[in-house]
Amino acid sequence: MQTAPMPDFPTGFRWGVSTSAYQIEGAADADGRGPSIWDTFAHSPGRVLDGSTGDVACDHYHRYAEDVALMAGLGVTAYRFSVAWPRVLPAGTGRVNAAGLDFYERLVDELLGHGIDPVATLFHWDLPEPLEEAGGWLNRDTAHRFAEYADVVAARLGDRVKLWITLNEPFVHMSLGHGTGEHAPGRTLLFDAFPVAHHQLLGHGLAVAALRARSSSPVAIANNYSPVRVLGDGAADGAAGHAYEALHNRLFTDPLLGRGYPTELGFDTTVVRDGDLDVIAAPLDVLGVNYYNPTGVRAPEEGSPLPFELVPLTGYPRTAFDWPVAPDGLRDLLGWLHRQYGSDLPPIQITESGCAYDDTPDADGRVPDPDRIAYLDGHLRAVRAAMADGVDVTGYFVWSLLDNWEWAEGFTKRFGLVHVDFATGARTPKSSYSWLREVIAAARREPPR
Ligand code: PNW
Repeated sequence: MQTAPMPDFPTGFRWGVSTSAYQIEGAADADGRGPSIWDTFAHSPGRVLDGSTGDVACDHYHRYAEDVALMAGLGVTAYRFSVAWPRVLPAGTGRVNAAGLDFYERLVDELLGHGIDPVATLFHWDLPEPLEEAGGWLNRDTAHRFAEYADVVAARLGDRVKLWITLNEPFVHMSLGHGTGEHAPGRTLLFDAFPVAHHQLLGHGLAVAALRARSSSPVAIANNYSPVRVLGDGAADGAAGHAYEALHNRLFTDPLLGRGYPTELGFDTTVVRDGDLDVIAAPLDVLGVNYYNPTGVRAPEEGSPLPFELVPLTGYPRTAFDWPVAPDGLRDLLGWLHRQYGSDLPPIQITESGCAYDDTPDADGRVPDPDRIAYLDGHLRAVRAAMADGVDVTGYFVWSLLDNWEWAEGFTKRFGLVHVDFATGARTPKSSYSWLREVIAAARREPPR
């Protein structure tokens, strides 16, 4: 970590923490919640590293008031959570489960009572299982069911949610959920997963219209991006880097910002109907950017099914996930977005940034996590540097408030500012929580220069 003081951030810069429903809520059977694809997946042997499920997770469903108090203690001005579609519409469509909406209303009112802006993500990968049985995101109808669900949530909370986020990381849901099968629903379609991209984006566009009809709050999507580091200097390496950039960084953003789908990947786009691209390109108020690390890419071996090969980057410190710690990648990424999309680019909020380490309480019950402090320090400086370069960034959300259930990694990866003992549910703020509290307090106190 640098010892120089953190550069100032503008007044009104949004300071937040992020979570998602299936990763923290638990209470899988409470109050009429239906099953999601992640219940099915986690309960299938061999899918999750430690064999765990999100049945209980952080039990946030019952402990939400304690968790909001932790946020208030941290001094954040916003909280990004996700709404579990199967709590609101247990069959994915049709009958509304009022008790599910009641939970989010309690949460939102608790946040507002502490002066924290509720930022609601509508889809963080927990598709209602009955919709999966009807084809899931391979079925165009799911886009319409998503807009129906957005309308139901906005009808209840549209006056109080301060920022809507339609989808979380549609690229990861397509690629890991439907391309390689590492995530739910576990399909292995590789590039034949393209309809999952298109139907998610169509659902996004239809949901934007539904949200705007019920709520005057701004609307965003949260995409994940990874700046590409080309390894090797052959023309084939450059072409591989370009292909990976089109897949990871442009496939969702190009059509959202009115440019249609990138053509260089050779996707079969027959599912795209007349008018769809106009629905998808509905103006966005904010672009949510989730950033974890850059990706090393080189030319593939002869006969590879993919037009690139991913290569681990050397020379960086690594997190417990073995992800490289590269704050320069965040500055580069923000600069790339700014150059690539120019005046079409809406203001950006960093909707996820964080790291996993093997944090354990010491003999005094404290949880020192100096590596996370260094990570956040470096990434906040990178954001500030990008802002000085001219990129309009208006907020930063740490992933995550709590240690939680990390998808296929189960409970083995701890991303929290707050340690959770999964046996008892006990929460212990780590040293990074105290550090970030001071950073936020200084930033909120600082007059604009
Ligand atoms: C994001 N990858 O997921 C999600 O939005 C969070 O729910 C998750 O907990 C967080 O990042 C940390 O993983 C990702 O394999 C999952 O590249 C996997 C990848 C990237 C992001």
